[in-house]
Order: sequence, then structure tokens, then C-alpha cells
Amino acid sequence: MKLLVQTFILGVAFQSFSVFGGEILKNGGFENDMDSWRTTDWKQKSGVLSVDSTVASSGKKSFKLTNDSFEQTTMLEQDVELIASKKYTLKFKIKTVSVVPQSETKGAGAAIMILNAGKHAIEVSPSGSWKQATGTNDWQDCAVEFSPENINGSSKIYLVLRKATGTAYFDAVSLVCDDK
Ligand SMILES: [Ca+2]
Repeated sequence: MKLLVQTFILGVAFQSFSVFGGEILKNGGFENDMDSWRTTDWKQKSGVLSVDSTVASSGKKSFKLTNDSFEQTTMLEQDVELIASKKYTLKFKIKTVSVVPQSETKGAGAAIMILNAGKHAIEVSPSGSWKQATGTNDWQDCAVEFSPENINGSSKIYLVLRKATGTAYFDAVSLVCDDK
């Protein structure tokens, strides 16, 4: 009987941990190809996007976004559930090849953003929060903590190559809730 009770308590503790301390994203390393991700369907011009099995920071695959015109914005998305005022950590790896932003265009370049009800919760790249990566860089780490003030319904995370030519690779994308 004692053993049963202990097992039950351990089970409850583990469940709490997986809800509040666990990884929110699925397939953030793209080892299962497009599983849990989808191409963002919108009216603006899009470039080309695909799982890439020749370049990876971990495992064997990464995700590749390529634009050949400044008019293109290319995005991949996944649904995430965020709770207002909770603390989150977003981490990922990004590699860029000849990313050239359209001149005098706000938000041009490569980044990850999270939107809730169409509004930014966060956008970040190794250049900083609310900034985008450009140029040619081997794999760089990016990590940011954020806490959304208001949440209205479901949220989405996007890998973005916006109003810039060139190629951006993403891998090891992780979103964790830090609040216990
Ligand atoms: Ca990978």
C-alpha cells in the first residue's frame, strides 16, 4: 500500500512538471520533417521553404527559408498555448547565408516571432529583441525570456524571413514555461 501511494505521488509530481516546466513546442528540431508545423498561408508574396537534411545544428535536419526578392516574406508556424503573465524562455539556433534586408524597411531580415490575436508577444534574433538577423553567419544561439501581458485565445510561433533576400536556417527551436 505504501508503495502504491508513493507511486501515485510521484505520478502527480511528474504530471505537474510536464505541464509547467516542459517543452511547449513539438518537433522543434525538425527531425520529424514538417510534423506539427505548417506553412503560413497569407496574401503576401512568399519565397521557398522546406526541411533541409544537408544542414543542421543538431540531429540531421533543420528548416530552411529562402527569398529571391525583397517583396517576399516567408513563414512557418506552429500553434502554442500561452498564459498571460507567465514567464517563458524561447531558444533557437539560426544560420544565415547572404541575407540582405530591403533598405529602410522595418522588420526586414530573419527572426522568430510569437503572435497572439495578431499582436506581437515577442520577436527576436541574435541581433536582439525586436531585431532581425542579416548577413552571413554560421549557427548562432538565440535565447530570450518574455512574459506576455495579455493573452486572448491561442497564439502562434513563426519562423520568419521578412522583406529580405537570402537564406535562413533554423534548428533546436524551444519554448518553455519557466513558472512552476
Ligand atoms: Ca535538427
